[in-house]
Amino acid sequence: MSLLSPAEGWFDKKVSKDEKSWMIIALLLCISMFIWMIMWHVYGKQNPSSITYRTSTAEFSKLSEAYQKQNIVGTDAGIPVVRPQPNSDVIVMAEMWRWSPVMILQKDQAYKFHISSRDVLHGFSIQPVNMNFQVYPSYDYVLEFKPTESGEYKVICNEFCGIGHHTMIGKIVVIEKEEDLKLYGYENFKKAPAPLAEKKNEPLTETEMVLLGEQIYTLKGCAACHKTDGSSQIAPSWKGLYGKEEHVIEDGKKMTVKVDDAYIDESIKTPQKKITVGFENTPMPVFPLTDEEIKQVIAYIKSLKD
Ligand code: HEC
Ligand SMILES: [Cu+2]
Repeated sequence: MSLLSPAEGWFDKKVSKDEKSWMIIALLLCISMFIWMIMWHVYGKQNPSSITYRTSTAEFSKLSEAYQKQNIVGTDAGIPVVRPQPNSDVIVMAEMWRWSPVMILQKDQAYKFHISSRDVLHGFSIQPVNMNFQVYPSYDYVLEFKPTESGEYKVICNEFCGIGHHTMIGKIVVIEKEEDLKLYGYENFKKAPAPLAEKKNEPLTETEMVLLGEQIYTLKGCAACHKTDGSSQIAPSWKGLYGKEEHVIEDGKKMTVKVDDAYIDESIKTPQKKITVGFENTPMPVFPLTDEEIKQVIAYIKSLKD
């Protein structure tokens, strides 16, 4: 209801001439924009291929882990780096809070990105060229991608996805020739340790345990929240963590625990049991790690001394 009631019979009054012409102009504008929408899809050199497959977060996580394990040439700030072959399928994972892998691509070569999310809705936004695509969990979104300019591009998330949203920054590096790798500090990456082949009936050495632990840290995505340089923005840093006294809350009671094997094991299996003080608002997700993998993570954390 409006403040003042309109005059009697206003609805039956004739529309004035200038109002009528504006209505026609608006209608024509609408129609032409609608036609452009369809034409742009065909002539606008749009990237989206409109190909989407149904998947599940578990299935895509497995695919992404296998892909990264097979193609890793090194790591960049805890994120696996890959150098996909031209025309190959590239598995791109969005998760709280990182894009993986970092990709080194060749200029003027085509790639087929398969993008999905491990958890919530994210937005795949390539900067500074400002291309934007939504990334849904359980959908494998196919993006045919052909970089036409070399350089370093950032991938940011443009759908708010929680407290670490602003730290979710991925990287695509486009090179023209082999020497360009130097520009981005990637020239030594081929020398990065290859994934350890599974040893049979032979106990792993401490060094191998640490390497495997680091591999879990990068491949399973712990690196998205936990840093190893002492900074604890989203989650406690792993540097100097082992043996430290940690303040935690269990059942609403504050207490102090010593970080040892048992505490780390418990923190991974039941992260919500003892919440580290200062991180009450960030839930640590449950990762299904085997006991063997947890031992490797412990070995890695132990190796990160202050
Ligand atoms: C989405 C962010 C996130 C990811 C990914 C993540 N964590 Fe955490 N983690 C946290 C937060 C936040 C805490 C502190 C709150 C708590 O205790 O639950 C934590 C606590 C921990 C602790 C206890 C540390 C302490 O100082 O009390 C361990 C150990 C740990 N995480 C291991 C892991 C491992 C192993 C992985 C990967 C398999 C992982 N986390 C992945 C957010 C994360
Ligand atoms: Cu996001």
